[in-house]
Amino acid sequence: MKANAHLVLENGPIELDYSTGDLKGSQVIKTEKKLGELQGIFHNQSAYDAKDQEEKIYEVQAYFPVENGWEGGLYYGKTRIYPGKVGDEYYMTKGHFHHISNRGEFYWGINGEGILLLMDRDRNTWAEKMHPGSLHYINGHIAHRTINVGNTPLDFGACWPSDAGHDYQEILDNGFSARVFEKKGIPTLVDFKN
Ligand code: PAN
Ligand code: ZN
Repeated sequence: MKANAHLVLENGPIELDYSTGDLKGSQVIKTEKKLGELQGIFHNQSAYDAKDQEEKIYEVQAYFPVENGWEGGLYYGKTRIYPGKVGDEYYMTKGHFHHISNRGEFYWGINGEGILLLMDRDRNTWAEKMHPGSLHYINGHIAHRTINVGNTPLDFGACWPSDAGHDYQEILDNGFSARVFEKKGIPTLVDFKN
């Protein structure tokens, strides 16, 4: 009997490398952030200005199977933050609330050592340790930023609703109410609430 075309098994459009979290496939979208694109993110402005603005700080590989804003779909991403510091402050992502604020997200650690900084709308900030195998549920209405506190790249995966969107402005304007600095060789959460 002839095989029914609907029953022919094909590969999906994307492959995942479990050791690095890297995505492979023609539909993978890659973006990167150089230091020069992170103006206003780090605390020490003179240390920021003194560094090579072309240095790559982090990169994201993403798979957007549905149109941006589609309700009910999911997006998948893998972020790599390179190791380094601006002054004593570790390299980190810009951080954001979701544009549709109640949309949650999963993160999971793949390689390296990091900190997930979380902040609610009342500017209460707390943190979770990221390491290979760590799983983090980020509730809606919670801003999230990741920080590489190790000497190797921090790789982590993410999955979020396709209609979540990103609101960067609130963080650009007011930052998080805590920052992570290296103090005596140890990553230390420092209160910036006032
Ligand atoms: C992640 C982040 C990614 C980069 O995919 O977008 O880690 O961080 P920024 O977006 O803050 O620059 C995510 O949280 N998506 O919703
Ligand atoms: Zn997010």
